[in-house]
Amino acid sequence: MKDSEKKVLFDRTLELARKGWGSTHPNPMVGALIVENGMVVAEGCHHQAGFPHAEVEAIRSLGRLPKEGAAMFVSLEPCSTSGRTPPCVQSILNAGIKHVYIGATDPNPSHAGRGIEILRQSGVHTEMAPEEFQSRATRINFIFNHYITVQKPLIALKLAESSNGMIAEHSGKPSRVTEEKARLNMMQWRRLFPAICVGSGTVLSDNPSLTARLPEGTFCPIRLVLDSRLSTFDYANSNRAIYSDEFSSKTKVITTSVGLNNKHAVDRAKKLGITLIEGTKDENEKIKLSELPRILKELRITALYCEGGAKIAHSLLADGVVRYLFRYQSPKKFDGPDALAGPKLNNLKIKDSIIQKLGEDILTHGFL
Ligand code: AOF
Ligand code: ZN
Repeated sequence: MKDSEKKVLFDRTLELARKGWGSTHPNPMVGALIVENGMVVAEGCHHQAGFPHAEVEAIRSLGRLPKEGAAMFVSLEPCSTSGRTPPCVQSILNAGIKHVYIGATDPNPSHAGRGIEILRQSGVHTEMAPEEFQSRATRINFIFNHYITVQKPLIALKLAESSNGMIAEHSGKPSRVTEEKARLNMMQWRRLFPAICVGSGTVLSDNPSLTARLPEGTFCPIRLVLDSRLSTFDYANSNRAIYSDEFSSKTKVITTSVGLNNKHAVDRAKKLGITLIEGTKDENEKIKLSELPRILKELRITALYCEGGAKIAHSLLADGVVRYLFRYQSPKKFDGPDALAGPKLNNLKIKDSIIQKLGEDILTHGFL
């Protein structure tokens, strides 16, 4: 097979993997296909944890045994242990596939190269994708890679700033920093992350919905509000969208003992069916953000997309819990007297950053 043909097939595995965008947590997105005589005869992807893996989906969708000489292309190394599902390596061997082209190794310490080794020892020809593809196939699963290797949730911060570093034109009021393309891009990240987080100030001033509104439909991640005093449950603020919309069961509020002593607010939260989670308070009676990874782990959340709130952004960065940054930069200048400054980001080192032009705005994202 020519390199150019392999490239097309590898690219297709990533397209297939993306079908699981946001729905495979805590598992990675994976795509696989089967080729016979240069023709793709079956495809599959991993849809959801507990459901069959991509390789098994592809073999099943073929509905018969692959022909002699058939090859499989898969975006991630086939797994070699039994988890929620049986090992893919065994399914590949059972199907009699003798050529396996692999997009990237699986960073899961129980797999990491083991699947490739087993296939090789069983007489299967294995071949890794070119370096450039390997890095793309690895990057798409940055949430999974982080969680499986560090065993800690990935906390990401999103900030949109004007050319002079302001995150709002008028402090306390919602303002349009970025334009349409950047907004659609943010919606895609909301769709990818299993959970999203804002501070009480954002809930009070913007009344956000925190849903991912995409052309293919509206999706709601788990919505976490950081509200040390439960001020978002004041009567004056009764109709907050996230507490009363169709996805309200996905909203949880992290508070402190101060909030839990606010009987009024606790009663209202109960009536609205909103779960309250007690976090430790710091010396300023705010939620101790360094505890966020522990709370997320207890909630079985592998990654958090933090949006909104200058204070939250400052504190998350100051507490050193942010591991991934999404920085949107607009060419607009907010130089009015009540413009709100964001945290200084220029000194932060973003590793292997990805830079995307989104209309007039620019997104830079990567690990800190
Ligand atoms: C694959 N193909 O499509 C995926 C893989 O609990 P399980 O059985 O779903 O296994 C989860 C692990 O399998 C996960 O941590 C990752 O290492 C790998 N994911 N492997 O061969 C797939 N989703
Ligand atoms: Zn598998």
